[in-house]
Amino acid sequence: MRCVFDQRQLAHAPEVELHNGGFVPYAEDGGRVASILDAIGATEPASDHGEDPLLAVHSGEYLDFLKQAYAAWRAAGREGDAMGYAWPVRGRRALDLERIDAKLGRFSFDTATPIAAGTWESAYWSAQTALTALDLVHAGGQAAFALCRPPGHHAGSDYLGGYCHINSAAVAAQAARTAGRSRVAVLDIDYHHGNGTQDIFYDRDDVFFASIHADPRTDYPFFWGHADERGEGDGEGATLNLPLPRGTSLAGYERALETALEAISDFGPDQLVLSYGADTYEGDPISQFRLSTGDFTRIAGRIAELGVPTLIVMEGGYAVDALGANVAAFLSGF
Ligand code: OKP
Ligand code: ZN
Repeated sequence: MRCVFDQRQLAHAPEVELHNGGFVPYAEDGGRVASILDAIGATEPASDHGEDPLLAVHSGEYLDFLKQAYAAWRAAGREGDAMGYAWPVRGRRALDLERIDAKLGRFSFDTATPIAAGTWESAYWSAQTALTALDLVHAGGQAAFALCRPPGHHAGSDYLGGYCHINSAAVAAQAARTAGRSRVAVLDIDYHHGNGTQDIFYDRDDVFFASIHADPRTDYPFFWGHADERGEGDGEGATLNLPLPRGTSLAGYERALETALEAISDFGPDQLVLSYGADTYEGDPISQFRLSTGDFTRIAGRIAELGVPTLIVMEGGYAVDALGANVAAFLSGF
């Protein structure tokens, strides 16, 4: 399978994230990419599709914030990476906010996602990586792999969070629509619910979103991904959430996968975007499912049986030593 990776995605290198009341080493680090590159062989670089495809899912105000946040943070005399400390709870109406701290709260939802010197560059090229791999699918490949980093599925139209800044899977899904695909399905199989992707397409009937993830009653991102979230307006019924308990292994996972694949099949997509997280692995340090390396091959094979052209976008996966093998096992299943 053709794989796209761009070095500029490594510029983003925060040192720490705030978790459980203290600063801990940033889990989404460059070692993840090194492990995957070691295992998957040759990759091709991303080509530049410009900002328009990003603006099709993110607000201009948000992208402007993302571009200048680190410089504004430094200009305010701060050390380290930019991170907010106050958030609006009920709605985020348009306000003329001045201080970087206010903007960080306005455009984010957690403390896991600092903005460092290289964040804009890497997030931009992460989206370009997905767009380039989408081109490969449209050029006739049945599937292509976008080694995206930072991940994207927690980022909404105007907020970052969960190590995500620009939602590469959503950018690619929308780009597929713009390129003439009439019905796009996004299947998110990261351990964590893809709240950003869900939010972006929540009221639309042309992009189906299905997610299999840890029950948000016990796991991040807590406030999204509950089974009763089914879309709204035109999008009513075009969102499917399949939360699973901690400790889920292949048998339980496959039952949810069959449900998701049947719904996707009923939707009848001409493009599939797969948000793939390897953090469902039994050895993942921040997650609690029990899938093995071999299980990934099986799961991929089942998804491939849909027979829909598929863009695979890398999301999470933090067991760095096993990550490359897990990704390679998954790709081999296609
Ligand atoms: C991103 B993706 C652990 C903190 C966990 C953030 C989780 C983000 C997951 N140090 N909080 O979906 O893999
Ligand atoms: Zn995850």
